[in-house]
Amino acid sequence: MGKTIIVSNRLPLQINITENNELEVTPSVGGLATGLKSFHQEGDSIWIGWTGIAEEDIPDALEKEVIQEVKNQDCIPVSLTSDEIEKFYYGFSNRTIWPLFHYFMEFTEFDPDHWEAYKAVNKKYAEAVIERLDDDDVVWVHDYQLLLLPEYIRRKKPNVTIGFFNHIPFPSSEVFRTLPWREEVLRGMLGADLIGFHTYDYERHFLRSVNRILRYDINFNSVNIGNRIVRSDSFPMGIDYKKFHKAAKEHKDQPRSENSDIQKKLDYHKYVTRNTKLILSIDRLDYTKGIANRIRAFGYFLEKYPEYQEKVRLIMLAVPSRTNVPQYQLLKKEIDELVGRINGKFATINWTPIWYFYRAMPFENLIDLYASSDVALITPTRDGMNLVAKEYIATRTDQTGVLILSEMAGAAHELNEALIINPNNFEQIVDTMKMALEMPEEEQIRRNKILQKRLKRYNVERWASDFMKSLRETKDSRKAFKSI
Ligand code: GDG
Repeated sequence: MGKTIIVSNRLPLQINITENNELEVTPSVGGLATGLKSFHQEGDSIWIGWTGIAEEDIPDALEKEVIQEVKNQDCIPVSLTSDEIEKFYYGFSNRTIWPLFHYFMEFTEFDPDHWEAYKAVNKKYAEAVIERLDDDDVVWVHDYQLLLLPEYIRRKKPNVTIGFFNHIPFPSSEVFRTLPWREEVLRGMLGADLIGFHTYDYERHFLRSVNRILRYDINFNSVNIGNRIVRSDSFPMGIDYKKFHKAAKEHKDQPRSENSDIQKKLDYHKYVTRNTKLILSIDRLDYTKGIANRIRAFGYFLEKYPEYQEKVRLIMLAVPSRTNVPQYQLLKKEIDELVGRINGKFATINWTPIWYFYRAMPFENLIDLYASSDVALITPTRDGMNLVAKEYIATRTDQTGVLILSEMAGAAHELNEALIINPNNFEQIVDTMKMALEMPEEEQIRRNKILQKRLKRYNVERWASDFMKSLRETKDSRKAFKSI
């Protein structure tokens, strides 16, 4: 067995050029990067992807340094021009596929120019892979920006082993079939030997689309496309449980003296307003995450249960994301206004109902937040999995804490002991918040014990190794099929 080539739109690192023309390398934030990093660091693999900076923005003098920095982390950069970033990334990926696959049809644009750029950039990634590909290597392609890549690689290398994992939902065939380029997209994915999804539902939606649109026969979870059999399966992605649990233990044993904003706030909370409970909300600022409705629900909670005024606080971290896309700019404005309105309406001299941070935080601060919060409120309207929910549970070292989770997140299929809500049902959300704040400690511990056991066992390592094992089996059965 050769090496594994991981391919994703972004590398797990982000390159920036500072005002002084110096190179700055920071880790990428986001589900895919956090999840796959541990798999990448442990095995014999290289990672191909974009560095997060446009080709034109890298000064010639720093070009070699960028390549070296990336290489040091066993990564290979694919360079993208600003025009490609605009049309392929902000365009087709984030204004067509992302909203369509999350059922936001009103935000979905069908722009042929963006589609052309999407194909061209997928070809560019294919060339980068093929250049480094040895015969016994395995290619593992990730996510919705690279749906065509499996087929593009297969055309040049018919016998290579390719796996594809979709990190976002796959929508119902009724929604998917509205895409003008639906056949090409499905054929692109079917270039893989194994196609993985977070849940069984997404897998069924995909297979139904293949059957309805391409008319291929489906046999349980296999698609017979003539000369090849392609398999699909569900692999719910886990987290690096040990890393989160250990970091939270360290946080508990030695609270850091470092005075970050968040630490100051948490210290204030702990020593000055110790009877006030903390409800946590963490996401990339994205319309799929249901952030605006969450804030509205919190305002309604304070109205419906006024005895909780001054007794509870929402601490909200929204990480800037896709800031070039108009819907994200509008959402940012809406959230700013909602936070202002609720704080303006309910705040007292001693109490601000919502603490709101619009930025990415270092890992240690994320742990501070998880470990200090009594309740995590996660209410996406659609979410492939949602790793934040799992990370919150992993950091509860004394097993207290309550997770409120939307049934629209893939994670809800696994985390049955959480309090599961419908993100559109305000009455249910606020009553569940009350229930969470009043839940006896023994009950919290009983639920979290089960959740922790499950997350510890089915961690990200296990997710990756299950996928890889299944990919090899698919390939072996294909060889057997050929030799009959
Ligand atoms: C996509 C799918 C699917 C967040 N803020 C900070 C920070 N994070 C980290 C969290 C977590 C990750 O980002 C977010 O992961 P999610 O899974 O919640 O969401 P997406 O980014 O939308 O990910 C999603 C995922 O892919 C994996 O398949 O679950 O459904 O949409 O790991 O910890 N990390 C740091 N600072 C922050 O401020 N360091």
